Amino acid sequence: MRGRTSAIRGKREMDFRKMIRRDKKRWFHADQDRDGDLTIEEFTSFLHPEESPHMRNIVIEETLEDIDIDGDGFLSLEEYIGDMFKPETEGEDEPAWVAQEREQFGLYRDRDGDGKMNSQEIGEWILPTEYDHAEAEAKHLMYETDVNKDDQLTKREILDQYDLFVGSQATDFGEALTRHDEF
Ligand SMILES: [Ca+2]
Ligand SMILES: [Ca+2]
Ligand SMILES: [Ca+2]
Repeated sequence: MRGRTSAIRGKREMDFRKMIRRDKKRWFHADQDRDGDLTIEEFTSFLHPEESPHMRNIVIEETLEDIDIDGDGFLSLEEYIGDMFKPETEGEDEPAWVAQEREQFGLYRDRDGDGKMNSQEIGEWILPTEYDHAEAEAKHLMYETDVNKDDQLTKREILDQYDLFVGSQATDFGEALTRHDEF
């Protein structure tokens, strides 16, 4: 028994040291003005790094640290799956969702198709850069409406494509047009 408990204690100490190391690193990056102290904003970045764009690399690094078992700086398919699913018995059948995740890895995670996820691919997985719907909608409307392609929308062009604007979901532009008498 004694050997076992000390092994457990050993593991705890290691986890603890790892935690401190990780926290120090995270603290350093959260401390944007590098004065060693954290303001409320800096502390928020420390607590919720996934919500601060400048903490993105730290979040990716921490994820790698956790899942990259062989420490080569990449996530293999096995490491990726191993993070979500560990068979309880040898040769246990994989549930369907795990098979799906394997497929996802090839289809979406490993974007450059080299069989492993690099930091950038990991970033897109855990912190997808948000698709800006409003901007996409504006670009679409602009493209459809700006007939003479001078990158300016005239009132005439908008009125010609009135149906498009009224049907637009992302903007309340249709409503705005009907509200404004000068149109
Ligand atoms: Ca500071
Ligand atoms: Ca690896
Ligand atoms: Ca890749």
